[in-house]
Amino acid sequence: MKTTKTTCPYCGVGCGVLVQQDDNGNISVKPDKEHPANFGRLCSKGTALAETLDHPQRLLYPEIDGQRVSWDVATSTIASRFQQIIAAHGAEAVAFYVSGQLLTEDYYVANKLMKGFIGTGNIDTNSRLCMSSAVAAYKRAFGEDLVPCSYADLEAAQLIVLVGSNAAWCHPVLYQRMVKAKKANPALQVITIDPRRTQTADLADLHLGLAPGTDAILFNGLLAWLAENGHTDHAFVSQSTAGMEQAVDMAKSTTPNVQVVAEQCRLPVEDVQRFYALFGTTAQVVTVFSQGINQSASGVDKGNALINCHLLTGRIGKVGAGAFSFTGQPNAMGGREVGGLANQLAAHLDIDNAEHRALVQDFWQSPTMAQGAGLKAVDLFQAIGAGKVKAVWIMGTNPVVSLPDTEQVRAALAQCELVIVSDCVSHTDTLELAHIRLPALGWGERNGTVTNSDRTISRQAPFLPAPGEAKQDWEILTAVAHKLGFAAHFPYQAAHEIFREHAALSAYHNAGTRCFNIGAWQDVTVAQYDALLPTQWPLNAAGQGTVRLFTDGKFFTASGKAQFIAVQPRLPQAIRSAALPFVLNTGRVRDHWHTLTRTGISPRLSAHIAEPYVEIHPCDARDQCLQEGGIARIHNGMQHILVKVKTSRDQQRGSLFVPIHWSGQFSGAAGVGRLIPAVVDPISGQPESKHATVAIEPYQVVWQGFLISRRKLTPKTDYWTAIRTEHAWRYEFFSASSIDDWAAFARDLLCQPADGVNWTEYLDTARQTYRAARFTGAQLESCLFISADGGALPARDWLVSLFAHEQLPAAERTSLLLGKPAVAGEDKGRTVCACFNVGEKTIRKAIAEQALDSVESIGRCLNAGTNCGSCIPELRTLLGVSATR
Ligand SMILES: Nc1nc2c(c(=O)[nH]1)N[C@H]1C(S)=C(S)[C@@H](COP(=O)(O)OP(=O)(O)OC[C@H]3O[C@@H](n4cnc5c(=O)[nH]c(N)nc54)[C@H](O)[C@@H]3O)O[C@H]1N2
Ligand SMILES: Nc1nc2c(c(=O)[nH]1)N[C@H]1C(S)=C(S)[C@@H](COP(=O)(O)OP(=O)(O)OC[C@H]3O[C@@H](n4cnc5c(=O)[nH]c(N)nc54)[C@H](O)[C@@H]3O)O[C@H]1N2
Ligand code: SF4
Ligand SMILES: [Mo]
Repeated sequence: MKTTKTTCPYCGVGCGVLVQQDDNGNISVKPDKEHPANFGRLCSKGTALAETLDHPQRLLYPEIDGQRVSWDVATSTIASRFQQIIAAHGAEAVAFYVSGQLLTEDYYVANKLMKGFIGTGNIDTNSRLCMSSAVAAYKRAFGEDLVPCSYADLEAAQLIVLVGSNAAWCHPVLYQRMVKAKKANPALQVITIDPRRTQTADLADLHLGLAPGTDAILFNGLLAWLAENGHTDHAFVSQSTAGMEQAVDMAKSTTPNVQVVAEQCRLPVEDVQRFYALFGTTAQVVTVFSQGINQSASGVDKGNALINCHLLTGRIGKVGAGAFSFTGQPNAMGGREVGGLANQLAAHLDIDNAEHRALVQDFWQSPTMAQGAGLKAVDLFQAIGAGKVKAVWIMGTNPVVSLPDTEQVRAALAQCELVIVSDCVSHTDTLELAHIRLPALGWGERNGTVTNSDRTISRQAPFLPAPGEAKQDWEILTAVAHKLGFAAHFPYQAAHEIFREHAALSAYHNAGTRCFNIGAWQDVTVAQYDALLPTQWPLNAAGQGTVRLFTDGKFFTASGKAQFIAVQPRLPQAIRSAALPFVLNTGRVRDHWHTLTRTGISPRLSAHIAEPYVEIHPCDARDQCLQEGGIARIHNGMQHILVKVKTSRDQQRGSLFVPIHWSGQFSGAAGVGRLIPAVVDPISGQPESKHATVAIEPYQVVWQGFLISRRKLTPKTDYWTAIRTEHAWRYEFFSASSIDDWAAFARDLLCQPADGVNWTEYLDTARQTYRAARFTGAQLESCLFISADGGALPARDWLVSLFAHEQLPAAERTSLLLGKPAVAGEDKGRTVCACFNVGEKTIRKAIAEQALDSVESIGRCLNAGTNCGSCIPELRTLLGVSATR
C-alpha cells in the first residue's frame, strides 16, 4: 500500500487527503486527520474523488485543427503565431485567460511570461468572476489583498454572520466545523443573510432573507447603528484606522435608521434590530462573505461596507473576529499571490506602480515589462470579439460556460484568429472553439502547491503517471517561453524550482512593507518541498506561519492604518419590468463542480441533483402556470434556457434560482450564462452573476422520454440532460415538436444498429408510447422510452440496474419493454446521502416505519449522514424538524 498526502482539488477549503494505492492499482481517498483545514473530514465531492480519476474522455495529445501533432510542433506553432501577431499588432493583441484551479507554480510561470516577457498585462483569470471584488475590498481597507482570519476563528467566534454564502453546499467542511462548534458551544449564534433560504440557514438562529442586492444598505445601517449605540472601539479606531467619520456620516445619511433599512431590504424591523443588537454586543464576530457579495456590480463597496463594521468595533486581528472571504476555487488565493489578475503584478505588488514594476523587472531580469494593467475578463472577451485581441490562450477554465453573456463569448472565440485551450478533458464547450488543443495534467498527476481560504499553503502531490502525452501547465508554458527566445529566464525542470523563485520574489526588497512573504522557503530542496507541511503565510524568518493577521493593529496602507470606505449603496443595474418581471439568481449545488467536467462523470455525485432546474416560489409558479417537474422557458428577450421547474418556499417571490453547472456537454439548453448580462463592478470588474432580469413561462412539450445508453451521445432534442449512472448514461428528454416516425427518430438518436446489434421496438399508437431496446448479443446496449400522451414513464432506477448485467437474463429481457420489473424491487428515490447512496424514499420509509425522530437515528439505521454530513440539513427537512431550535 502506497500513501500520498495531497490536497482536494475542488473548493477553497483546501482539505488534506490521503490517497492510498494497493498493489493492483486500486485507489481510495481518505481525509487527512492532520490537515488543519479538515482534521479528518471530507465532503461528498472529496469522498468521491477516486471515482473521477479514470476519466473516459481525457485529452491525450496536442492537436492543431483537429490533427494530432507533436509537442514540438504545437509549442513552435504557438510561439511563431504569437510572434507574428505581436509583430503586426503589438503585444496587446495577445492574451492569456487562466484559472484559480491551476497550481501556484503554473500560475507563476504564466504570469511571468505574459507580464515580464511578452510584455503586456493581458493575463486575466476566472478569479475575476469569483474573488476580484473581495481582493479589491481588502486592498482598499488593508492596503494589500489580505484575508485576516483563520479557520480556527470560526470555532472561537460567538457570532458568525454568513453573507451571500451557501457554505453548507459550497464549503461543506467549514460548514461542518461550524455545526460542530455550535454543538460544543450552544451560545454561538449564527446569522445567514441571503435572499434564498438555503441549506446553510439550517444552522442559523436568524435568517435574513433580504431583497436581492441590498446588502450595502444592511451593512451601512449596521455601521450607523453601531456608531450611534456606543459600540465604537475608540482606541482602535484612532490608533489603527483612518476615514471613520466620512464612512459613518455616509452610512447615517444613506441609512438613517433601522426602519429605513428594513423597508429597503424588505426585512422585518425586529429581525434587523436583532441582527444589529447581536453584532453590537458580541465581541467575537466573524463575518463570512462569498459570492452573494462579490458577484455584484457594487461588490467591492459591499465588501467594504461589512469590513467597516469590523473596523469600527475593532473586531479584526483578534481571536474569533474578522471579515472572512471564503475563496471558491482550490487555488484562488495562490493565483492572487502570484498576481494572476490583469491589474496585479506578482507577490502582491501593484502593476500600476512604477517602483513595483521596476522591482519585479529587476528580479525577473525581464526585457519588456507590462506598463500597466491588462484587460479584465469581460473586457478581454469583448476585445477578442472586436478583433483587438487576436490570440488567446485559455488554461483551466471554461469561459464559454462561465462568463456572462456566453453567446457573445462564443461568437468572440469563433471569429478569433488563434484560440489555444489547455484542458484535461477532451470535450468542453470552450475546447470546441480551439484551434490548438493542449492536454494538461490533472489532479493526481500534477505537482505543486495551492493556497486555501485561510492562507494555508499545501502541497498537491502526484500519484498517477501522465496519461498519453499530457504535461503540466508550467511545462507547456516553459516550452513556449523557450521557443519565444526566453530560455535563460525559464530554466525550470521541476515544480520546486518555480516555487523557490516565487518565494524569493516575495522577500525581494521586502523590508516588512509587504505582508505576503514566504521568503523562508526560497531555498527549499526537493525533499523539503515534498515534505512541506500546510502553513499559513506570511512566514517569519524561521519559516513559521501566521495564524491571524493584524494582531498588532498595523496595516499595509501607506499610513499603516486600516482605511474605512464611505459607501454609497447602489442597487443592481437590472431592474425588473413588466416584460422581465423576475430576478434571476445563479449559483451552485452540493455535489457538482462548475461545468461538470469532473463531477459529471461520477454516478454518486450525479444522483443528488440530476437535472438542471429553476427554483421558484410556489405562488409564482402558480401565477405563471408552471407545473412542478415541468419544463420552464426562461428568457431575457434575446436568449433563453429550458430547465425543470422545482417549487420551493425557500425562494422569495419575484426571484428565481438556476444552478450554473449544466454546459452544452451535459444539457440541451440549460447554460444559464447566456442570460447574464455583462455588467461588472467598476472597480473589480467582477460580473453581476447573481442578478439578471428575466421572464419565465411554461414550455409546451408534446412528448417526453428517456434513454439509457452505454455510450455517451449528443441528442438533438430541445431539452435534454445527460446523467452519469453506474454502467450507462441516462438522458432525459422533453420536446415541443411532434415526431411522425418514432423509429426513425430512435435510430437517428442511437445511430443505425451496427452488425451484431439487435434492435427490438414496440410502438403503441393508441397510447402514443414508443419503446426500443438495443442488444449486443445478450448485453443491453441502450433502451429508449417515449410517451407523447403525458403518460407515466417506467422507473429509471430499475432500468439503469439492468445495465449491470453482462448478459441480460431472459425474464428481464421480456419485462424490459413492458417497462415493469419481473420482480418488484425497492424504489430508493432521489439520492440524498451521496456517500452511502441512500435515497429519499428509503429514508421516508424508515422514518415512518421505524419511528425515527433524529438525524442520529437515521444514521444508525441507514448510515445516511454519518460520513461527510452534507446531507444532514436535508435529513432534517425529511424529519420535518428545523436545525438548532
Ligand atoms: N458544491 C460546490 N461547491 C463549490 C463550488 C461548486 O461548483 N460546487 N464552487 C466553488 C467556487 S469557485 C466558489 S466561488 C464558491 C461559491 O460559494 P458561495 O458563494 O457560497 O456559492 P453560490 O451558490 O455561488 O452563492 C452564494 C449565495 O449567494 C446568494 N445571493 C444571491 N444574491 C444575493 C444577494 O444579493 N445578497 C446576498 N447576501 N446573497 C445573495 C445566493 O442565493 C447563494 O445562496 O463555491 C465553491 N464551492
Ligand atoms: N452565472 C454565473 N456564472 C458564474 C458563477 C456564478 O455563480 N454564476 N460563478 C463564477 C465562478 S465563482 C467561477 S470560479 C467560475 C468557474 O468556471 P470555470 O472555471 O469555467 O469552470 P470549471 O468547470 O471549473 O472549468 C475548469 C476547466 O479546467 C479544466 N482543468 C482542471 N484542472 C486543470 C489543470 O490543472 N490544467 C488545465 N489546463 N485545465 C484544468 C477542467 O477540465 C475544466 O474544463 O464560474 C463563474 N461563472
Ligand atoms: S470541502 Fe469538500 S470540496 Fe472542499 S476541499 Fe474539502 S473535500 Fe474538497
Ligand atoms: Mo469561484
